[in-house]
Amino acid sequence: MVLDFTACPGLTIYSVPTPPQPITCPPPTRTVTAFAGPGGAIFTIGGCTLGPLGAAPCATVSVGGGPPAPLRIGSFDLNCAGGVGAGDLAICISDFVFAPAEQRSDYNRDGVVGAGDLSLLIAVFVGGGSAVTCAPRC
Ligand SMILES: [Ca+2]
Repeated sequence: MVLDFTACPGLTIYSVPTPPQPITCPPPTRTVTAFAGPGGAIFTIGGCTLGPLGAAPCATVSVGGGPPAPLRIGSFDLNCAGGVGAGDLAICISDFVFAPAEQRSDYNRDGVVGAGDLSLLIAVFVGGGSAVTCAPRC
């Protein structure tokens, strides 16, 4: 499986910690290659966003050499500073009010920034799951 973030200029990816996966960053491509099992794959990609990513999916996913499929990208760290905190919550609320189709804050992938997305961000914020912003990778 290959995830291609080349068309997401506001997204910075840091690492793929769960499980470790290779990231390739030769310009102009930014891709992650992951290996899926028979039932699929679940993994976490570290990163953050600076600025909106837009309403249309900016990434693609290709499985087994097949054609790329569009993929919407969300990020809990919306200001690339200090991990997930109050500033990110303010940006998410702004998307909720002024840009409800913005993919960066649509964590439940239903196409709209809503109460469920705010709840997911608050859970990360309160849970302290992302207390720091990592050094840029690509
Ligand atoms: Ca949503």
